[in-house]
Amino acid sequence: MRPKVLISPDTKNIPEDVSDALKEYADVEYVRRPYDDKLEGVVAILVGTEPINAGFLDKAPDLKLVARFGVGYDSVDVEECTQRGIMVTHTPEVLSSGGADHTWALILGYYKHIPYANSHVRTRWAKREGAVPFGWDTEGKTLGILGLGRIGLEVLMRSRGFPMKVIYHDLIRKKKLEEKYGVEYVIFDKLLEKSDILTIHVDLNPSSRGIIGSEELEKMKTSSLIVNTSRGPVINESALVDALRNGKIAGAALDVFEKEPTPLDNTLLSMPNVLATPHIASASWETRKKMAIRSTGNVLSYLKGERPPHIVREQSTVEFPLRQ
Ligand code: 8YV
Repeated sequence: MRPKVLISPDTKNIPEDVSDALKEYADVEYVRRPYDDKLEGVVAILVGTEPINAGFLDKAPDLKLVARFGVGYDSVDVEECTQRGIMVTHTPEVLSSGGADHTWALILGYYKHIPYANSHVRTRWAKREGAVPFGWDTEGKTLGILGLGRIGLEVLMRSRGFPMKVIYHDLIRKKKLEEKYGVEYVIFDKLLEKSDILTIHVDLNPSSRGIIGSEELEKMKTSSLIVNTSRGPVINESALVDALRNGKIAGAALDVFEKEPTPLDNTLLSMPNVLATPHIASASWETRKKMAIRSTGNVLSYLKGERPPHIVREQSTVEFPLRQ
């Protein structure tokens, strides 16, 4: 029996000319969720952000590879996969540049009131009604980066075109980057205290969940902007609502939310000092194509009997039997 590869609808951006490469080795099927049926014969699945947990894995007795279409894999129970001898791959690097572009789009969009200004031109300007409020300049501001990994670094590189001071906090100090980009390492509390713009670039894991809560927001400048393009649950949303309401911080620019899609009645969406986008940091033609090629490439390696190149960190030393 030919092995089967499933492509989840969350990876809708995997074009057929990319997934076609798999057809030499397997039957490829674009599927719908939820996966109600037993997934017998399925050896690999390309997934978006749907949870891949024990319940899902029970339905797929032949599964050998979960290929995440994305860099974050908090939606996948890696430990459970490892116990069952299932490899997990992701798509690092290829979305760092596009993700950093989106972070800067949020920063500048917020600072210059772009969404409001756009609607003002279309509906009120010619009638001389109302006005767009003044925004802010980046000049003289301090940008704080929480997490100087691949995406944080791209955000840093772009910041060098702006007249700003940049500070960062990370679990691992990056002395070479400090020298190369003139970025200053600070402890977490100092990052909170000193940043005019605090941008978050950490993975979601048990220690980063809720890393920004009421205590942390309390330490930030009342004029500060918080930007999140990483994962919603790193910020405690109800603490953020309180902080924005009570002037503990000035604004938030968010691409990610605790629950996605975020409900229309999420208080954050009714606040004028919140700029929101629907988890689209990686949604550009170029980046999504690169993610498609990378995630499909991982599956292709497995099908060819090779170890996939982008196995997640937690499995880097785990030996998996290769396909014969
Ligand atoms: C994707 C992401 O939108 O890479 C990630 O971890 O969050 C985004 O790039 C998402 O994963 C789509 O599956």
